[in-house]
Amino acid sequence: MSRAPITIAIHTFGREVRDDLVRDVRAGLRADPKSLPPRWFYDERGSELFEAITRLPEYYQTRTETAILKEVAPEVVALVRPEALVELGAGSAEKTRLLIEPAVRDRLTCFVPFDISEAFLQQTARRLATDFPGLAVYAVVGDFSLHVDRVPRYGQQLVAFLGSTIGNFDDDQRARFLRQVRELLCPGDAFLLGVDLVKDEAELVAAYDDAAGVTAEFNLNVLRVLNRELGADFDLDAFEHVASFDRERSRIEMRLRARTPQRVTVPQAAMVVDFAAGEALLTEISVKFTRDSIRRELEASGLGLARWYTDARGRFALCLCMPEV
Ligand code: SAH
Ligand code: AVI
Repeated sequence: MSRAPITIAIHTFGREVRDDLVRDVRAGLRADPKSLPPRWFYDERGSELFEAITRLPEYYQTRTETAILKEVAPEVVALVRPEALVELGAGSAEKTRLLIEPAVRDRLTCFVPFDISEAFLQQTARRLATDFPGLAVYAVVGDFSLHVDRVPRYGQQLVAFLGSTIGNFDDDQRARFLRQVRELLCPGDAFLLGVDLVKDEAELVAAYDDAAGVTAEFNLNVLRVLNRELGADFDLDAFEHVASFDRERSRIEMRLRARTPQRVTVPQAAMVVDFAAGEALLTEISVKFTRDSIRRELEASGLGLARWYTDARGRFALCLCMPEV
């Protein structure tokens, strides 16, 4: 069978990525408390570790979102009738197949996966183009907090942001991101957003601190990235993975905590960084939502909540949003 073309547009170039990393490291490791943006987890190994997380017994999110999508994808497709499906932070796009299948039987001709992780995105693009002959795949390598305006338009579109990746933004980043998504939408387009919901603390913390230690490896991977890309000399054994839930801010916080005092050199950022014993580096937040909290934020960005789909236990939800005029 002949395969429709794959096009890959790269909006983050080598030097710029390096500059972004140096900027984030210089700002984040000088701050008090220290922090790094989660974007830097996702080299090829980080993307593979994330895939392993999605299969963990404790990480209910992927399984639950998949079950919801299985049930509602035909309805979503019937309501939106997309010609193009854009997926921000697509990763392996495994769940997205549940939308593509009914949509190609209707009038979908183009899939636009957008991700920061270039090698991983190329694999995803190839697999989808092979499995869905006739579907043109236009992959975009970029940062969804900077380059969303560069998403190409191929007709009436459904923009998907699954997995509750929106939870990895802080409040200001989330508001900015939602406004940018609203800008992408014309009348008739829609936005499908996956959100993880507030629940029992033990269940939430277990999802970010699994017994097999995969999330700990994922967290430590950011130090591997700094060692490789910036010549840093982090001793990975000297840092421990910590996950906690801040109920007031409704978010999981992931940190790397120095077991003993550490002096780390980061030559390519021209830095020497000291960690006191017990000092923590914030590496990720993962905000948990309620129907009301996300609806308010969507509305503030000009997005109306047209459908709310959740599982029987109310663990995870998909929001189908339409642009408000
Ligand atoms: N959508 C998939 C993957 C979620 S993991 C799912 O639901 O399972 C988060 C994805 O976002 C990863 O593929 C990662 O490479 C990508 N990502 C993280 N930060 C990003 C950024 N700033 N810009 C674009 N993609 C990013
Ligand atoms: C990608 N993102 C939605 C995941 C989350 O649950 O916040 C990343 C992750 N971090 C640890 N486990 C999974």
